[in-house]
Amino acid sequence: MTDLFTLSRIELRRIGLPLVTPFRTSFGSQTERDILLIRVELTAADGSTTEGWGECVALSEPSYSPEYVAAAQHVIEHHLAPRLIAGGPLHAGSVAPTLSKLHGHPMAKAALETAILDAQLRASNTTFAEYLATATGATMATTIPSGVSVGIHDTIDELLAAVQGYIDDGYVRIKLKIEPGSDIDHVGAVRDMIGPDTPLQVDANTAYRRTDGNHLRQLDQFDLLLIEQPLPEEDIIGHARLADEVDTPICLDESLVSAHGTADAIELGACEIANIKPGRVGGYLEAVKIHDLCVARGVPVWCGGMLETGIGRAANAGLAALPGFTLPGDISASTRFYAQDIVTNPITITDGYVTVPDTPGLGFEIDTSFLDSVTTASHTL
Ligand code: NPQ
Ligand code: MG
Repeated sequence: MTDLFTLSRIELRRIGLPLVTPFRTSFGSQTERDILLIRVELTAADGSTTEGWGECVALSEPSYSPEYVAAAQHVIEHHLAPRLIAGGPLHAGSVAPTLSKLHGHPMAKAALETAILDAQLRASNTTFAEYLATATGATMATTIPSGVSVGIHDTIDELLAAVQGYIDDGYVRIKLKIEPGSDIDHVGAVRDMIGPDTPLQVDANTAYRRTDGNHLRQLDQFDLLLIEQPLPEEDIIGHARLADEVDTPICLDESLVSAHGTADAIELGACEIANIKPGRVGGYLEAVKIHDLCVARGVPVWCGGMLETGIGRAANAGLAALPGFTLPGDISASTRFYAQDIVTNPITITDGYVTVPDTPGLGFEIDTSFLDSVTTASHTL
């Protein structure tokens, strides 16, 4: 079956990357990204060693979810990595079972699993898309449609200028961040500008309450693909009620932290569309399970984004090549967020599409000198 490896080295690196433009959501505005990367070395039975990289999507503060980058680093160093090493020979599929007695910290667990998956795929000269095709029997896409997430702007004029820029870049779907006070009129102005044929959706990042059904129903007039995470993450019944009150489909993001919970949310009528983010659910392998169960239940899925570097962006593009990803994801070009990427082959868009990586591993090559220049700390376990 799957070859086993010894986890012979784990390095943690923190990098700082400025954003090309501030990114404002209902939970705050960010001007730079503080990112934890993991580099592993796997040693095979024949003694050969392969490196792999994973990106932890935790933010610098616990604003999107309870995790934050310093906590992720701590739990990896003091709990996750020691348990993985003590568990003996491993492969990507054994990481989650080995760590399952440790609660929570899905983004930290995902980063470790991803680095091991990258190394394992490189060792077997396999692309991530080939691996997923073998694992699921699916026919994988070779290009995927690219959507863009647009932050909240103070004025409608500024918002329209930003959206027009992304339309000019070729993005095939626009997602607007919204919050109370920057919603109905902002969305209406964008719909007027882009016309009826460009797919449009909104993301509230939990900014509304159960009593906002009448307010949110005003969004129905704009023919949106979906409303993403309007209510707090724990409020599954609230989302189910909102799904009855509002015609626009309700999509969950923050609420979905496992395959099990996703199945329950769908059964309750709270999740008409699913945003799949591998970090939020504990890794790419759990993300595939969620994809599969959504397909079985007729729930469309799309791949979310966490302002990843070229490491996470390449992996997301491979995942989104699965056939259930029928809606454009938040997999934009690296240049949407960063002037320069830490990989030599950053994700780009051509005529609105991203090419699924076709080199072994997750499909990126590290730009070592640029990575070193943005590294703020590093530590080998
Ligand atoms: C979402 N991402 O779908 C997230 C939220 C998110 C692309 O909309 C810095 C500041 C990093 C804000 C990462 C997108 C962030 C951030 C992710 C917001 O909800
Ligand atoms: Mg979201």
